[in-house]
Amino acid sequence: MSNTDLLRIDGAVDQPLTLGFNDLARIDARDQVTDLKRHGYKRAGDAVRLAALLRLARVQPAASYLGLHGTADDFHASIPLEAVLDRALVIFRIDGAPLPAAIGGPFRLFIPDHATCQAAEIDECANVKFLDRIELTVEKGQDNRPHDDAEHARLHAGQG
Ligand SMILES: Nc1nc2c(c(=O)[nH]1)N[C@H]1C(S)=C(S)[C@@H](COP(=O)(O)O)O[C@H]1N2
Ligand SMILES: [Mo]
Repeated sequence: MSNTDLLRIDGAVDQPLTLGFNDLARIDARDQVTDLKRHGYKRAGDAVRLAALLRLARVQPAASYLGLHGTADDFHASIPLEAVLDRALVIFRIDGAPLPAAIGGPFRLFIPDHATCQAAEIDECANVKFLDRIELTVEKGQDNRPHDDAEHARLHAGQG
């Protein structure tokens, strides 16, 4: 984890972007959600609204899936964009510093009010850690979230 870690936003956008910690910190205050715990969320830290990032990237009207890539451990989710656009957050800071990898940093998606694991397309598993690429697609894209309890248990067992 360092200030040089970058988050790429590409795919069906008019303005592909590569953003770092400082870029996220500079996003307009109305799109910052600081101290998630204070807002009653179970995750700690500070976030920016995904919608603000997607406005900057100028998402194309045909884009209907949000691809979330965690290259570090090859974890990927692809979820319907419209269902999360108004609530999804990207957590990037805690105690004034970049989010550590131990809690999913440097960037982690957080969808407030997600369903429990595997209960729906937008579940807790879609809160991708080590998020380094947000890819907008027209059709559903790469998604290797666990399909059943056994797969899910194996995945969690492998996590530190
Ligand atoms: N990069 C990455 N993100 C991931 C996972 C993973 O294995 N790798 N697991 C997912 C699953 S299945 C769940 S339930 C949550 C767990 O988050 P936690 O480890 O912070 O509790 O992270 C999700 N994000
Ligand atoms: Mo999960």
